[in-house]
Amino acid sequence: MSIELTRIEEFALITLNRPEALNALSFALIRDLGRALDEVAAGGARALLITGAGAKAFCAGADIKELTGRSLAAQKQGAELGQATFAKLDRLPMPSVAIINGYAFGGGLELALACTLRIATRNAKMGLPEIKLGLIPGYGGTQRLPRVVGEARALEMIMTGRTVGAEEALRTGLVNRLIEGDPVEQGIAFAREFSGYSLPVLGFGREAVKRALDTPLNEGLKIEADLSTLAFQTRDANEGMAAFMEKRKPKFGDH
Ligand code: DAK
Repeated sequence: MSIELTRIEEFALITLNRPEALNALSFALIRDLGRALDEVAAGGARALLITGAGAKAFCAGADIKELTGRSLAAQKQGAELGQATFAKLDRLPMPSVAIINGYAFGGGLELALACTLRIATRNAKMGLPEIKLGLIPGYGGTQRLPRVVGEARALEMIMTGRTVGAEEALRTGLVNRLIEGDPVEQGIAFAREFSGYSLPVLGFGREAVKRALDTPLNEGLKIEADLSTLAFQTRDANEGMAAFMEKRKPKFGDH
């Protein structure tokens, strides 16, 4: 199996498992990933962590060996399959964290960009090198990268195809944090910073922030008013506010 789905305590962990090809995204792997994401969506984990097998790579991008000699119709279907699969990840009911443990190029970085948050090891190297192959990104990179690092930086990365190191990725907001030590353990520690909070309320926050980037301010403020009001409808909000008054730790459920 090119995808391994396991459970570590309250978290789901997806490992891209083709280390001999630096976890490159074959179409079979993308399909396996889609099935794994369906399982995660139905499985009740508090967060999803995604990492790559082996010590070298998160994911070296689309499997270049598979991309040649295909009809344009097949290429379009391929792009739509990748986009639909990464959109599934983007829309999971729980937050996701990409643990970038080495190379994250092309489709590999696009996968990380579809996660809610990203952390990276200090030796991580990232980029969208499609231009060097005579291509542009096809799995969401042209749309998600500018939303994360801004238009000018995204254009520069896409037009030069250059590699970005971990420190620069941190500085520009491409990753949220750099980690040292065991990547999965570090991923769990990072996810624990938010995974104890109300899952639906975290979902409202994610939705509101995502909408900020494709909505005019006045519309976005209406969305925020709706979603922040909706949070009051949850039992978790009652619990959180009651716990504050009673000077105790809140116990959040999933509601
Ligand atoms: N695809 C297939 N195999 C790959 C691969 C990849 N992307 N990356 C590495 N491998 C394989 C290598 O061929 C090698 O296999 P063997 O030769 O041993 O059989 C093995 O993994 C180890 O790789 P290296 O020997 O190259 O390892 P190094 O440490 O020397 O170098 C590297 C690591 C990451 C710098 C290098 O492997 C590399 O440059 N890899 C390619 C990075 C890349 O260009 N990724 C693809 C970006 S393009 C679409 C539109 C667009 C796209 C997709 C679809 N549609 C419209 C459908 C764009 C997609 C992209 O991701």
